[in-house]
Order: sequence, then C-alpha cells, then structure tokens
Amino acid sequence: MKQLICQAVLARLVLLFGLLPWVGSVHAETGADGWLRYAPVASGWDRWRYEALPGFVVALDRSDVVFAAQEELVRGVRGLLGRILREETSTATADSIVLATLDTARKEFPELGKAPELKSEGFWITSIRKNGKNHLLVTGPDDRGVLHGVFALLRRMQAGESIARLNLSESPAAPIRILNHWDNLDGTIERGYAGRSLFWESGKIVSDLGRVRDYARLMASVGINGCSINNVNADARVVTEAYLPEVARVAEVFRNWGVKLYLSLDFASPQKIGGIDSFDPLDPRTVEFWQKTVAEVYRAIPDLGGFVLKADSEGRLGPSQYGRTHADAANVIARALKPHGGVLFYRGFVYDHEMDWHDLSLDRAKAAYDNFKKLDGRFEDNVVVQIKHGPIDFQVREPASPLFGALEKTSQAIELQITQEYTGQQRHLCYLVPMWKETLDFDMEAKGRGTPVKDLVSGKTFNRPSGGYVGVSNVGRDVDWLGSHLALANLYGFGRLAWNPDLSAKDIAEEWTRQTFGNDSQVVDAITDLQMRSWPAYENYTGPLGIGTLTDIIHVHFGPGVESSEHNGWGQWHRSNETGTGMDRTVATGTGYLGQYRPAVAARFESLKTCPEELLLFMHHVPYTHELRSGKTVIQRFYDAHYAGAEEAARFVTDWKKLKGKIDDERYAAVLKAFEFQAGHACVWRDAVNDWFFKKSGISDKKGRVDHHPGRIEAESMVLDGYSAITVTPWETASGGRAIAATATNTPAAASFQFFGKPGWHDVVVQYFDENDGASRFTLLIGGQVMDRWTADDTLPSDAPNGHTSSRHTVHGVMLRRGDEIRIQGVPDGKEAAVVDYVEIKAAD
Ligand code: GCW
Repeated sequence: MKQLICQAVLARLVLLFGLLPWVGSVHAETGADGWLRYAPVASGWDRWRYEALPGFVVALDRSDVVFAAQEELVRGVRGLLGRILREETSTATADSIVLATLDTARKEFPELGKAPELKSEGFWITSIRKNGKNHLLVTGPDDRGVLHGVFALLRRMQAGESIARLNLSESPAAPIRILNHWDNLDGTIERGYAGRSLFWESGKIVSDLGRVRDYARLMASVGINGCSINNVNADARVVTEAYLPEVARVAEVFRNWGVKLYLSLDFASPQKIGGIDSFDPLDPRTVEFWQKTVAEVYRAIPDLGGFVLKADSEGRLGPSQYGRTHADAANVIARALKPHGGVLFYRGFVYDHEMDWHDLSLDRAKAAYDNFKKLDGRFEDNVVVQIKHGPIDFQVREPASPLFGALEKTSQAIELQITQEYTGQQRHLCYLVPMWKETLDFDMEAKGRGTPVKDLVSGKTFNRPSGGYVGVSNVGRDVDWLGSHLALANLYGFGRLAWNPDLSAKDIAEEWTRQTFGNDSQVVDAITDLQMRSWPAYENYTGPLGIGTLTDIIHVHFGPGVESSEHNGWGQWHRSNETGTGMDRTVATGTGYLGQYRPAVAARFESLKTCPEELLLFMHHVPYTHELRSGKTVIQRFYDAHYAGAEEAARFVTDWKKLKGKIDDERYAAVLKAFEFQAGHACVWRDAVNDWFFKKSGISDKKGRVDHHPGRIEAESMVLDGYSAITVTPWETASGGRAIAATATNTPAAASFQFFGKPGWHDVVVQYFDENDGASRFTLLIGGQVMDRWTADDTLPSDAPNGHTSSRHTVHGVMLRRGDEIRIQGVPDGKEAAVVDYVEIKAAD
C-alpha cells in the first residue's frame, strides 16, 4: 500500500515536471539543447494537428539503441505537446507508436506490405492497423534505422508538419558520416573556439559524461554515426593500457545512440610506446606491434569504428622516414584492423610546409594529388583516404580537390570543417552549407559528365564499398557548444548533408531555425536569410575572387594578414606584386596544378575566358586592371567587394534587431553582441585588405573610399598625455599603420582632440585593440563629461595590437558642438597598453 502511494506521488511529480515546458518556458535559453529543444508547439491549431497521436509507445526490440529511441520519443512528445507517452509491451491493447526493426516488425505484423528499399541505418515510418488498433510504425533494417526514424518524426513535429497518414522512408547517402575532434588529452582543443574539451581533462576522460551523452543525441539526431575524440596530431598514449578503460567509457555512452568511437593514432607509436627502435611499416616488429595493439584496443572497445591517421604532414612523422609510401603506412594498420571490422581513415592532407617558396613551380595545392593518385589501387579495402574539400586548407573559397576525381580504386571521404578556423572562428556568422554544397555538386567529370563529388565520395561512381563524410567538429564545453548560437547550424547542416547531400542549403537552414528558434514565420525567414547571406558577406570582406582568406596563415587564422601567406614554406596564396595578383596554377605558364583535373574540367579552368570568376585568383595571375565579365577591373571589384561585405555585416545588426521580443532575451542579446563585433571586425578586414592592395597597386578606388575616411581622426594625431605613437605589425591592420600605446604600465593615459564638424547628434566610434594579455579600461569624455566606459576584456586570439585584436566600441547618439573636446582615457592593465587606433565621428544612425 505504502509503495502504491509512493508511486502515485511519483507519478504526479513526473506529470507536473513533464507539463512544465508546456505551461511556458521555465528554463533559460542557454543553447544547451541545441536544436533538440522540443519547445511547445505554439498554437492550439498546431497542437490539435497531433491529437490523433497514439498515447502509447511499444519498443518491440530490446536493444539499447531502440530504448534510446523510445526515451527520445517520450521526451520529444512531452516537450512538444505536453503529453507523456506511456510505455507498453504489447501492441494488442492500445493504439501505439511501434518501434521495431524490420524483421521484428514483420513477425508482429505479417500483413505489413512490401517495405521500401532501405540501406543500413535507413528508416520507414508508416501506419498499420491490426486487431482494431491503429499503430504508427517506425522501423528500419537495424536499430539505428529505428532511432533515425524517431528523430525524423520529431523533426517533422518540431516544424509543425502533419504526421497523419505518414509514409516516409529514407536511407543515408553514404555509409560514413563521422566527426573528427582535434582535442588534446590535456583538455585543450586545437582550433577550438568554444572552451575546453568535452571529453578530456588533464590527461583523462572527464568523470561526468553528461554532456557527452547530450552530444551523442545531437549527433544521432542528424544521422552521424561515428566520432573520433582525440586530435589528429595524436598523442601515442591514447591506445595504451592506461587510457583504454577511460576511452571505453565514452564508447559506451556513444553506443546507446548508434555512434561509434574512433581514435586518432600517432604513426610513430611503435617507437614511442612499443619499445621498438623503428616504426618502418614494413618492419616485422612494426607489423606485430600494430596487430597486438589493435587487438588490445578491440578487447576494450569491441565495436570501435577504427582509426584516423595524419602522417608526414605538418611535422608529424610518417612513412617517408623510411622511404615507404602512404599505402605501406595505411596498410600495416588496416591489416591489423581487418579481423575486427575496423576502418582506417588516412588523411590526404599531406604537404611539405618547408617548401622552397623561391621556386615558383612549387605549389602546396598539388600535394594531395601528387601523393595519392599514384597509389590508387594499392590500399587495403578498409582504408578510406580522407580528403579536405579543397586542395589547400578550408579557405573561404577553394575549388574541389582534384583528388576526388582521381581515385578510382580507393574509398574516399570528404573532410569538411565545421569549426570555423578560417571563416571567422564562430565570432563571425558564416553558414558553410552553401559552400560545402558547391563542392559536393561540382562535376569532376571523372567518368564523363555527371560525376559530382557527392557521388565520388559516397562510392557510387566507382562502385566502392565504402566512403562518405567527415566533419571537423571541435565543439567545446561552452554551454552553446560552438561558442555561438547561430554557428550550430553548421554542425546540424553537416549531418543533414551527409545523410542527404541533395537537400538545399536554404531548406537545411530553415529546418534548423524552426527547431532552434520556433516556427514564427518572421523569425524563421529572418534567421534563414541571415544564414544564407553570411558566407557571401564573409567572402567579400575577407578574400573574394578565389584569393583565399587573406588571414594570418602562420598563427591563429583569424584577422587580416595579407602578406603572411607569401614568402614562406607554408604555401603561397596569391603572389601579389606591383602589377597584378593571383596564383598562376595553369599548365601553360604556372604551377601545373590545373592539369590535375580531368581534361574537360582542366581546360575550362585553364582558360581565362571560361574559368569561374569566383575562383579566378586561385587559378590565374592577372593584372589589377584585368577586366572581369562585368567590365569592372579586378582591383575595383576587390575594393567594392570589401565595402559591400562590410555593409552587409552592418545590416546583420539591424536585421537582427527586428527580432527583439520575438525570441528569448538570452539568445537575442548574445547574438546581437556577436553581430556587433562582426560588423566592427568586418571594417577592420575591409580597411586592411583594401589599404594593402591600394599601396601595392597604386591604383585608386574609383569611388574614392579607400585610404580616405571622412570623420576619422588618427589617434597618433591627437594631443597625447601618457600615450605615445607605435607602429603596428602587420601595418595594414591599423589605420595608417600606427596607433598609440600608454607609455607606463598601470598609469592612466589620455588622448584628445577638438571637434570641428557639423553640430548635431553623432555616433562616436573608438577603434582600439583588445589583446588577451590584460583588461585595459577606457573612458570617453566629451567636454569633460563621461559619455561611456568599457573594459577591453575579450579573449581575442593575440597578445599584440593587430588584425586579430582590433575592436570597435561605438557610443551612439551624442550631441556635438563645434569646438567640443573629445577625450579618451585609457588605463592599461597587465601587458595590454590600452592601445587606440582612431576615432571616427559619424552622423547618428
Ligand atoms: O588547417 C590546419 C590546421 C591545423 C590542423 C591541420 C590538419 C590538426 O591549422 O591546426 O591540425 O590543418 O588538418 O591536420
């Protein structure tokens, strides 16, 4: 009796708790749920649409994955509709949602008609009537299919779509749909912009795997079926006895959600952890080491997906040490993996970063093809060559890597970068799905016309047994996963594209927005639109016409640094000089890279007349005065693009402001702050790149904007008290190449000037440098009155004044009279010298 009462109380509590989301959003919108928010379906009408949903769920298969599917269904329906599905064990008693693999479903419902063709992990959602009961059946050839079906059902409901008379079947386009993490065992993340690792801390797997579980759900919800959790710049210890039980804990969490664990290897492991004085892949001791080690790993993690290997690249040791090939290297591990059913991902990102840049025939873009084409057919069947989508390294625009079209007897996977290393590091909005789609849809003409990259990587074109998609994810411990609410569309989009590359970028953005922000049409349209405009804008203000992201390529890859890609071994981007710009990669006069494409494609790229303009400078060196198809010169197009991009970034702010009150305050404010930063940084980019090209070419902007900034007062021209002028490196990242820095540590300094413009309401922009080695404080005073105060305490990726740290603070709506004194006081902190670049005074918005 007592027990019964307790149960009743418990049931009530569950009910209450369960209904809470229905009565209104009670938790802050932190972004922690990603797109799996299951927020209540808004209107009565929408809710009514789901009235016929059965109240029971029956999981006919007893696997962990099917249980996870059931748990998710209950959770989703509870959030969306405020209804708690009851778990039943039989289909005989009530209308129900039935979760079952196809074999089980057939036994239960012999009358089930012919199932649609389904590949592994595919699903079918259909209705069936038996013994007077109506069931909604979610099925698939395996339990992962059932899980994907449940997520598809919930996705429809989140979008407010009808699920009545549903007959929906889907199969994934490719078997490989995995994520790579570049997480180090100490908890740091290479190219991570959202806090520390979800998986690792101080050389151990974290003790609480709650967030790993949430991550696994996010992955499963878009069909991602594997994830490597350590950096490709791998620490050999990860496969040692000390680590395996730890790593196995992650595999266990992933497993319930149909996600396989992968690990990155160090090719020199036989030497580093095996006690052998060699790692020559043909040395019998190395062969034995790998067999023994792989067997040990599989003892700990019997369903490990396999390994990822970066060798002979960026200082990583590899087979070249012994004069062996990449096939030798891949095969020694692949053979050890074979008995366990594992796959080896061998990265095609192999190039010489110590290349002699004086030799103009050398070209980093050629490396992947040169290294791997000759080995086609020499890899074991369980090797997948993992190829970055372009021949360089995730630039804002690159052509599809020619290697995709060159491998006929080797399985391949495309590597796409979700973490925005070269595309604004999640501080800039840059929705990458349209860019990825361009590559996936590009026809390599590898077997005549009609062989887009998506068919090559899925294995369809050359009938390969395996292939697919790898996304470099680098989510971190920040509550919103990627350090930006809107950037999560890239993770979502990667999964959706890997499942179905025929989906449109816009549809994916819209789907994601509905789940993440709700179905209000104004919100859906506005956010989808912002996402779709973001890559073109970023390309415009960083590096248009295929020149590449003109960032500092040697270090952090964030702000502008136009010359950093030149005159060093890491590879040339644009070879700009006094007369022209662009990298000549033609066969006729250049590096010959274009000859790596199949003849028809190569011919199209080789001719200036037919080369796509958006890739012009990737392929050709042209005079600045070269006329584009529009009649505009290259240099003018360059100037215009940078202005257009920065103006577009400014519009992101105004467009976002229209959504105030339409979405929750937390996410509204966070995104607004990010857009304001982006708009400011877009101006830094615009001015740096334009000034550099103006100085190099000596050609003026026809519209008179470049090097001419009305309303701008250089800090070094102000009256300085405790400040002195400094030169900034690279010069183009500060206006006029100079700025002012406080001369004494921790001593306040001031810079002032008088206003002689038109009296009235103004906005005052202060351009300053927010380094990561201190938190300087600034005060803006007008006529002695404090207008605003702020602290430079952001964590931008540099400890010097440059294009990474250049930031702007705008004080809006200030009344100015002629003769007013405008004064900036800076209080330096630590090593940060309260550096100021300029002040700009504009008529108020
Ligand atoms: O883009 C470059 C990154 C490196 C990375 C490398 C790679 C993990 O700058 O940080 O190393 O690519 O893909 O291996």
